[in-house]
Amino acid sequence: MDADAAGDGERVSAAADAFAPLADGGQPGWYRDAVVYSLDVKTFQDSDGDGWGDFRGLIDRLDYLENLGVDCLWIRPFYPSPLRDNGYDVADYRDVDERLGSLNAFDDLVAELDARGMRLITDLVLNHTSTEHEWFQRAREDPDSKYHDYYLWTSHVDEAYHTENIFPEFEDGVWSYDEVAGKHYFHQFYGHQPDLNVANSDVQEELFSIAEFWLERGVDGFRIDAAHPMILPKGHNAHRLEDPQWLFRELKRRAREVNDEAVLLAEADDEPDRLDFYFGDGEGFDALFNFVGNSHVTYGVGVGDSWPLYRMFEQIPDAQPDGHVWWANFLRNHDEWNLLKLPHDALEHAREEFRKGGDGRDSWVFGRGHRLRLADLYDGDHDRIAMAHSLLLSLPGTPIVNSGDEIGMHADLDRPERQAVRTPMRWDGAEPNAGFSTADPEELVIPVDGTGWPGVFQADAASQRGDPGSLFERVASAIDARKRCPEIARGDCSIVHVDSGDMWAHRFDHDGRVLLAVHNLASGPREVVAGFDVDPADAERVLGDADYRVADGGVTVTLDGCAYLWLRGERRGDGGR
Ligand code: TEU
Repeated sequence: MDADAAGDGERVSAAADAFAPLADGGQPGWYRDAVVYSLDVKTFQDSDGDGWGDFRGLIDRLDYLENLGVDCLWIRPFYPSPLRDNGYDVADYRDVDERLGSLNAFDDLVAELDARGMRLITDLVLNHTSTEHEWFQRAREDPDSKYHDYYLWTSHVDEAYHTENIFPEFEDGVWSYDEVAGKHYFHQFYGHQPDLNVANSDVQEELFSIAEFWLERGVDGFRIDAAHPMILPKGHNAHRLEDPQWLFRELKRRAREVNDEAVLLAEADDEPDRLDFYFGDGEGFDALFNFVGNSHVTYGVGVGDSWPLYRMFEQIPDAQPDGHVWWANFLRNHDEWNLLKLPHDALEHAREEFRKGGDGRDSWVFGRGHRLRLADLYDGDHDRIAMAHSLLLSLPGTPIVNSGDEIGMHADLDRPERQAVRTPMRWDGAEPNAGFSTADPEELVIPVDGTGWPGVFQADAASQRGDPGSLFERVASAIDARKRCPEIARGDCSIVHVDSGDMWAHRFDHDGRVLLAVHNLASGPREVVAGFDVDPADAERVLGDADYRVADGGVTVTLDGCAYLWLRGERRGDGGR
């Protein structure tokens, strides 16, 4: 991205224009305007008192989500599973775990979302299954069955390809011995998650038809889990797919045949210079999770410094309003806050600066990140969390709000591993189990955390809704602002230089109009001057309550600590800034 470059509101759309409507009035680019909310059905709302969140409970809480303003849900795996990796260990791709509901309840969710004009994205775990999946059971029992070749085996583990396991604290490597097969099988994740042999055309066909199954049930797209490990070398001979992009292209082609608005969001945490690959020139993934952005933005806001934001924009290809590059931005997700994309010094700094724990508990895991929520990273400072969300919602790409972060929920380090950041939603602190479930606390899928950190309080939704100064309402206002600013998805983004390392400003130019967003990353008040070539009389406040004065092609903004301001207006004819 050009720092301070003049925008070009009249850009002509390229052939790949994601916003060009379909003949039937549909909109394949809908995901670019969407605000996504990521949640886990089993920890969101229990409707029947068994201690497990379920689809009915989620349906009962849709008013809350509509009120927040999100219009697309990404739900994490809900398939039958032994739940040894929170459901990313799938035992059956075509069903719903009975503790969470049924296919009928799933269909009801789709219908309810449709009625509200909301979309649904589900998680597809295509890199591996659970060892409890029928394919693996048949594979291990019969080396002659076609299922044997669904996985990757070796009888000579000493001579086999070895690489790092993704969970180094728990797994010695990528091969585990299976007693029944009498051989070792390959797994990049936990030992109970054997990698699928994605080079096998029978496996490919299974995966495509699973996608079709869910699209036919009405989902709008998928988060493709572990898209990077999927195409890494696998098995005894470190086999690589001849044309890895074909897999993504074909998945998209098959998906679009069922639903021509279907989107594929890839979780591809690859090196920055390899990210463009996953878009396949517009024929591959529609958007990639912005892991570079996640580490840099969350860190930059946490330390009150803008250099990580500059660095993020330098590292990744620019989002293209009329091209194939698009980002799914997030501040935190349901895994550890992965810092591997930060420069070494910053990673070391972040490891110590944000570390929490004591009494044998430690937030640092897998040698790469903190199992902490946003509220822990920012010491429960709701002003900073609100500002981070304003920034998230104003960045080029599709914003993803992580369930619970909109009310400032804290992690529970008494829980093992990443469960710390996956405790049930806290609806109302005055109710048993904070309103998540009426079950005996012993029966809960994951205990509700009621403690929070010393000196900070554990938040709930009830005490915030309707209070304009609350975190929930401020996040909702930022979502509303995003919805009123289509130029974020359609405009050309550029960084606006400001004379202060703890301030950040960027703008979008679209259709002759300018949207400027200024964020004060510091805890104390700041005044900045930023280029803003809009007539003073025409400047419109979109979000934030900071004072500003527009004059002479610039705007002077006075912001309290952690304050933000979005301003827009028609660009002046002289183009001066
Ligand atoms: O994570 C997959 C994944 O590749 C990364 O999160 C990885 O841990 C990190 O980037 C290492 O660089 C997904 C899910 O989000 C996670 O919860 C699952 O455990 C994992 O897949 C296995 O399915």
